[in-house]
Amino acid sequence: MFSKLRDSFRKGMEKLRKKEGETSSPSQESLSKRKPSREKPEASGLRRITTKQLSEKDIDEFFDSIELDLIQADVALEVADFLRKEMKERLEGERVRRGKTDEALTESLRESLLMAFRKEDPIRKLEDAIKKARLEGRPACIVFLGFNGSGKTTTIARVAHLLSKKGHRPVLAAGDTFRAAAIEQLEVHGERIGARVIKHQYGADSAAVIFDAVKFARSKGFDVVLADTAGRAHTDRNLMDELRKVVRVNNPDLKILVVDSLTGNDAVEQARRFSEAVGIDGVVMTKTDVNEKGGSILSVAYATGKPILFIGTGQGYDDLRPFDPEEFVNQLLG
Ligand SMILES: Nc1nc2c(ncn2[C@@H]2O[C@H](COP(=O)(O)OP(=O)(O)OP(=O)(O)O)[C@@H](O)[C@H]2O)c(=O)[nH]1
Ligand SMILES: [Mg+2]
Repeated sequence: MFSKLRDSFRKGMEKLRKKEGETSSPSQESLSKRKPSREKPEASGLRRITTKQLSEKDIDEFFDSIELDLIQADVALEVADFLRKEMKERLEGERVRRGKTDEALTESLRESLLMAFRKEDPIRKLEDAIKKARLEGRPACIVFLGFNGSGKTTTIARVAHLLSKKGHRPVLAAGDTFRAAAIEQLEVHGERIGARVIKHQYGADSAAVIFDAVKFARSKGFDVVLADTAGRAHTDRNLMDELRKVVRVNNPDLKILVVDSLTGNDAVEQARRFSEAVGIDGVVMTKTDVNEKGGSILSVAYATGKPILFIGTGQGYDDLRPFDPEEFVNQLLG
C-alpha cells in the first residue's frame, strides 16, 4: 500500500531538487532583484544568503509535478487542489534554507495531511456510545451504511467480534431486506461469531427490523445492536429515503459509513452525499489489503470531516484495525 503515492512525492521532490541546484548560488544582484511574492519581513545579512523565500511558483511547481500521480493514487482532484491552496496559504513568502526546499515542502505537506484527519480512538467511540445508552437503560444502536459491496456486512461481523471480545453482548439486525441472500449472509456471520441475528422477511421495512432488534436487545439484556442496511448508490432516491427513515425511526447512537478503499474519484461524492442525507459519525475504509493506493482514505476524511475509525485489512474477523493517521501519513511520505 501507498508505495505509488510515496513514489510520486519523491518524484516531485526530485524535480524540485534539480531545479534548486540550478539556482543554488544566485548572485547578490539577482537576489535583490527577486520580488517577494507576499509581504513578509525581509531577511537580512547572512540569513538572506543562506535562505530563500518560497514563492507561489515553487509550490505550484511542486504540486504540478505530483498531481497526476496523486490522482492516479485515488486522491480526488479537489483534495489535491485543497492541499495546494492550503500549503500556499501557509508557506508562501516563508524563508527556507537553501537546498532545503524539498524538506520544507514535504514537512508542510505532512502537516496538511495530518490536518485532514480527526484523530479519535475508535474502540472508545463505540464503547462510549454503549455506556451512554446503558445509563439511559437501553441498548446502543449502531447503523452501518454505504454503497453496494463496500463491506458493510463484513464490517458488522468484525465489529461484533471485537465488541464480544471486550465483554459486550451485540445483536445483529438484518436491516438489508433488499438484496437476495443478504439475510442469510448475516446469519452465517452471526453463527460463526456467536451473535444473535434479528430478521424479518425480504421486502420488509428495514427501519422496523432494526426497531425490533433494539426491542429484543432491551428485553434480553444485550447492550448493543449492530444494524446492517442495504447497499445503495447515493443517487438512488428511493433507497436514500429508506435510509433516512431508518435513521428517523431508530435515532441511532452512531451512523458509520463503510467505504471501499478502492473507490476512486467517486469516494468524495459518495461520502459527501451519504453524510448530507443522514449525517455520519465516522468511517470504516475496507479492503486496504488489496489496495496499493490509499488516496481514497484521504479523500473521504476530507469530504466528511469525520474520523476514519477503522480500516479493513483482510477477509478474517480479526482483520479490522484502528486507523492511525500518523502511520498513514508517514507511510505516504516515506
Ligand atoms: N480483501 C478484503 N475483502 C473485504 C474486506 N472487507 C470486505 N471484503 C469483501 O468484500 C465483499 C463485500 O463485502 P460485504 O460485507 O458483503 O459488503 P456489503 O457492503 O455488505 O455488500 P452489499 O450488502 O451487497 O451492499 C466480500 O467478499 C468481503 O469478503 C477487506 O477489508 N479486505
Ligand atoms: Mg451487505
